[in-house]
Amino acid sequence: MNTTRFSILASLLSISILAMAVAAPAEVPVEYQIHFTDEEMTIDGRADEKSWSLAPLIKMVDRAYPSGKKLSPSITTVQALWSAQGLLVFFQCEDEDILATFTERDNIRFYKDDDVELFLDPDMDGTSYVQLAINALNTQTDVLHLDPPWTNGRPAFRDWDSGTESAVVVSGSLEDRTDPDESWTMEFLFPWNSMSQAAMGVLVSDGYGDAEEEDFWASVQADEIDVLGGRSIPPKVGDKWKANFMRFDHGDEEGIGVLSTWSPFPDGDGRFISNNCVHYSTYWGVLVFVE
Ligand SMILES: [Ca+2]
Ligand SMILES: [Ca+2]
Ligand SMILES: [Ca+2]
Repeated sequence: MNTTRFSILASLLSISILAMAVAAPAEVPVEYQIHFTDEEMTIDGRADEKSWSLAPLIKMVDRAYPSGKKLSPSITTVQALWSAQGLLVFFQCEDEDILATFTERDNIRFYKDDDVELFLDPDMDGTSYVQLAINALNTQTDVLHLDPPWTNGRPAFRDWDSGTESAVVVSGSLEDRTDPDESWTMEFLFPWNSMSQAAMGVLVSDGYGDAEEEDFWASVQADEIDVLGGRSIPPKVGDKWKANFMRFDHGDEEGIGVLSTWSPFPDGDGRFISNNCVHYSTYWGVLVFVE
């Protein structure tokens, strides 16, 4: 057997082993009836608007402890709404130690901070999707993914900026371990037009990675970058999109986080198999757009 054939076989084998390791979950995907609002929403990190009082509350579940060391649970809830402008999300995060240092957007190590995250796969193809992470300092990292995580495909595309409007309210003291903190809240408006072909058309290179990656990105055509797959923006009543909500809570001296999500993912009995697990949209929930 020549080396090339062997390496092709080896990669096929590793893909199928990976596929087995993350076999489909038995449960039906969770659904969230996301309500429309035409109320004027003030993005200030506070859920004072009447619409928030009517939006169903999701209680997030602790799924994984990356170091294997369990932190005490901290309650996280999330609510979502949609409007003509975009997707509105409100996170409420209990937190004894609010820790965040990154102030520069699109930091590759954003998950080292206390943060909340949104994953969206509008056409539910499991291939291209977007990720938005915002830390407790209100620093955003927004990323376009064009390949499913198990293919080791193209790198995340950080040049994509969603134009999300966000605000945080911290009840406690950031980066101070001498006193107990209470919570932080995050309210944001993720605009629909960030996923339009016009918005994608300005992307050329992510300016990140080695020369080979740069060449690759330079060869990508704007019309190849499509997360909507023909879905309308704003969505229509009755449309369904794949999504997940996530939170990283850090609070240990060693900076160890607990990862909580809305929809479950294959977490290996509480162990953290891989960062990539949360990227498998097969396991995400479904947003059902209603009136
Ligand atoms: Ca508000
Ligand atoms: Ca970005
Ligand atoms: Ca924390």
